[in-house]
Amino acid sequence: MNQLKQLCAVLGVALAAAGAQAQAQDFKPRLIRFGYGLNEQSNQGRAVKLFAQEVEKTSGGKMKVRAIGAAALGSDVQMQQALIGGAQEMMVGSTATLVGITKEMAIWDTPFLFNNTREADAVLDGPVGQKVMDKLQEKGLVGLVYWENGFRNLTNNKQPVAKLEDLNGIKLRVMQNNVFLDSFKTLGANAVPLPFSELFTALETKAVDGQENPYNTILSSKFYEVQKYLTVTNHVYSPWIVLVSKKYWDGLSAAEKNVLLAAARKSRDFERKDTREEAAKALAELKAKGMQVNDLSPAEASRMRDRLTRVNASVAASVGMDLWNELQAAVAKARK
Ligand code: TK8
Repeated sequence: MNQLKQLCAVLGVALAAAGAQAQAQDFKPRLIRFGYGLNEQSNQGRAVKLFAQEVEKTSGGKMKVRAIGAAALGSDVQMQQALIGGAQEMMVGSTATLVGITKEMAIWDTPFLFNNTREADAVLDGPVGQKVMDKLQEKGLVGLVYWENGFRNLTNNKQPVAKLEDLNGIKLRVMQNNVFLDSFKTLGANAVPLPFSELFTALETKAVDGQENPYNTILSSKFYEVQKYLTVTNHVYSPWIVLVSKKYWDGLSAAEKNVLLAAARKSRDFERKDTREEAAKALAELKAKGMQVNDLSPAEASRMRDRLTRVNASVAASVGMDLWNELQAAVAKARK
């Protein structure tokens, strides 16, 4: 009798344990490792933080986001591969570094595509932006929203760039992307592709002379410490894109997907506002930090623009004329 009681007790404990395990699996808190390239004190870092808080709140604590900045999980390209393989859940990075995976992403690298952020928002958040984003799925990535990286400007440590010819011989870091490589070779610079995570050191050790990024990044990444000259070029509007591993995404319930999508949209609105406010003040701060800033004369700006727009034909050819025409129509509509 005693033995039977004991057996029952043991069985009972085992059953209860099995039950608890099943329950734990149903309600397993989902941990999302969210990687990004800039530091915590950047516009990127602030928006990832907001996203994390939002996900935790709206999922009632069942989904948790661990934000990992400063490329601690790897460069944009390395993180994209980790997402595709399912070793990492989420990231935000430049659309430009995705072109090797989804060639259509190159439309955003078209020089001087947008004149202002209003046009950028309309096209990125419209059907063309969605179409290009959806193309990622067959490659193992799910795009949620576009954030603003911003209009890019040129810095270097050799000489002020007042005319096109001043770019000759400047060893310029560009993103790992053919459109950027072509663009700056076309302008006469010695363009070298490098991941962002290696950029500060490359500038510091003078492995490269210059780079191009929005004011916000030049400030938050402290490039002013290692770059003397800033030329206002606004040569291209650069988006960031919030990505989820498709392997991870496919395992989520509809409710969990909605939590991520809604939080991503909130983070987008926050990020764009925050970025624009910061950008409006950043140039003055960069000057205060000692950077020597120059605008291009209208004549030089149009020479540069003219050279750069020759790159358009190669973008059009690589993404296909249909998409290119849709893009141009969307820009024209936004411009009206
Ligand atoms: C951050 C990059 C960065 C981009 C670059 O990971 O590489 O220059 O502008 O924002 O995505």
